[in-house]
Amino acid sequence: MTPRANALLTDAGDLYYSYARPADDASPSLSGQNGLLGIITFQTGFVGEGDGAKPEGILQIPLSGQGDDLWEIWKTTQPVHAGTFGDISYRCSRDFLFGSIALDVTDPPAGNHGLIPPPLQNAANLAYQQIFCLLDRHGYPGLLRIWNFVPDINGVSHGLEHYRQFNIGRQDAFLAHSRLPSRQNIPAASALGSVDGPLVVYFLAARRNSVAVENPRQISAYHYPQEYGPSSPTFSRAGWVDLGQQKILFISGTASIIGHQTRHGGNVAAQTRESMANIAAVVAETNRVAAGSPYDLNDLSYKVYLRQFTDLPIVRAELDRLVTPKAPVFYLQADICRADLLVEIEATAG
Ligand code: 3EB
Repeated sequence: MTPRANALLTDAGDLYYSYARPADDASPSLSGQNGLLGIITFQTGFVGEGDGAKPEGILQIPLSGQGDDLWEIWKTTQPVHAGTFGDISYRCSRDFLFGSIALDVTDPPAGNHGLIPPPLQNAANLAYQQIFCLLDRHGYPGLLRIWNFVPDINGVSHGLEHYRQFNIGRQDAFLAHSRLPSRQNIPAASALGSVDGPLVVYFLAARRNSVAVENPRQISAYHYPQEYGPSSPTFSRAGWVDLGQQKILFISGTASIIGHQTRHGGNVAAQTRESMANIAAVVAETNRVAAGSPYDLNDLSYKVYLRQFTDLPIVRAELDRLVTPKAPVFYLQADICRADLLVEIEATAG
């Protein structure tokens, strides 16, 4: 997290992430901090009471609140300034932009008679269109990593599961901005369910694009067949970016899917092992396509999303067998995009 003393003369500024437990540290705040791009928390308990008051500028994701009390912090070595664009709040340096957007997804009071898209599909489309407009306008074409929080993700309205509605709106925005079919334009991503409230999306972008990495054990998500919904999900399995001295690997949310099919329905231990086997395959594929020193599972920081938080001891036991105790691993409760998935694991190496 502390900028390395020898980080001189990189052609891009460096990008740092850290995961902190608020109890360890004074609460961070975006006000007056040079180099801070974004801070995200997954807890629900601020609502302005005394010490619990939410520090300025922190993005709060509406999850159930079960799980690790965690600040996710993105920093760079160069000065940062803040701005807004449409519904997006962002902070950017010369080389990086961190942004977030929250859009309402409630039906209009008069009801929707099928003449306009369902609110969530519409919100997904608007969110991604605004993001692409901002990135094009300000010259950060490389969408490195994006996180999607879809309210009631497995719920059904307007005859379609919310995740599937989200996928239609998202893919339409990629098409409208000519970001398909080139796989170089498809970002690493996570998609989780939030308890309620708006669609929330946060993202990191850069002056240069990342190299998209796929998983040989899985069909690319953007080629999933129609049985998973009218439009495929638009994300890559990982993105690797070379910033000069520094390289970053963003591994997308990864689940127990082989080919396009869910494996080990109902068995959270087996789903965890399969998800980690998929991450290992993505790491091996990254080592094959990206120049630089090879990664292994012990180099990564992990965020693990559990559908049922009572599964924590089982999932932790599996992770503990596969990854060094030195690797940061954080656990959060969230619904997963397919109803039969019990766990999704994302990872980052910087
Ligand atoms: C999967 O592999 C599991 O729709 O952006 C993982 C990461 C998943 C990102 C997304 C979905 C997304 O299909 C789900």
